[in-house]
Amino acid sequence: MTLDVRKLAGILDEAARTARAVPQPEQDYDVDTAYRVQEELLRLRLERGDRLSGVKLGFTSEGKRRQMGVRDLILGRVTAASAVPDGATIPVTGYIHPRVEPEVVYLIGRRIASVADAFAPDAVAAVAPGIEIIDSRYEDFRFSLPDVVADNTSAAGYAVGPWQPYDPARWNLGVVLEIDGRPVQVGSTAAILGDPRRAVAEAARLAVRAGTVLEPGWVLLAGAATPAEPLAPGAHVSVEIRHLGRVSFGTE
Ligand code: OOG
Repeated sequence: MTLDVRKLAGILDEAARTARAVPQPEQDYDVDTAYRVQEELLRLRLERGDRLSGVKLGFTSEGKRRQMGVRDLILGRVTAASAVPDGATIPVTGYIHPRVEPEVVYLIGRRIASVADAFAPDAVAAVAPGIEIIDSRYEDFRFSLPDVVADNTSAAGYAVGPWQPYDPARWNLGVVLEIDGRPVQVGSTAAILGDPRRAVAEAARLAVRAGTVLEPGWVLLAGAATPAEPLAPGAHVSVEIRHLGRVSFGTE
């Protein structure tokens, strides 16, 4: 049976809107079909008045690939409505089983339509510490690689700290994810692709595959530097990246 792209997009969209997990699809489909589902899913959101604010990479670190049992990198889109202001307090009732991850965030400085564009000197305009909220729309956070691509790579929200000038020499920086003041994950930005400077080229490569371009002013979440941690109500989450600073938010 071939996959009904619009149907799966509708199911995943509804799961996100109602915060109710759905079973994994039974059909087999490939990653290119999964990106078409993702595209359709985003179209439904944009139709409701949301707008694209960037892209994210997933499974760029070995810790995350091991946690989720997958091998390849994936690309998802992030939207303005899912942005969490630094220092805000947000309800967690709109999520199914949210988790948080520490991220390096790049500000895209120019239009990137090919891998070559990713190497232009103005490809990255600034860098910041970030926190991504992921929330798989599948039961028990269990999925195949096409399933998670179709589900927009579990993207559910993101917070960005103060932007800093981008210094490519600073690629191996200590990362601490704290919940309620306690360090729960500690790592290094070097865990992202072995060198986070590769993130822009990888995002460009996957964007070309998914039939999209990266726009100036967009954020690029380079992928978690450590495994994810559950996000509970009444929590205070913060990420500090050495030399880049801190970003935090609370939940209720
Ligand atoms: C998929 C999203 C993974 C990352 O940074 O590796 C991801 C998931 O684990 O649900 O965003």
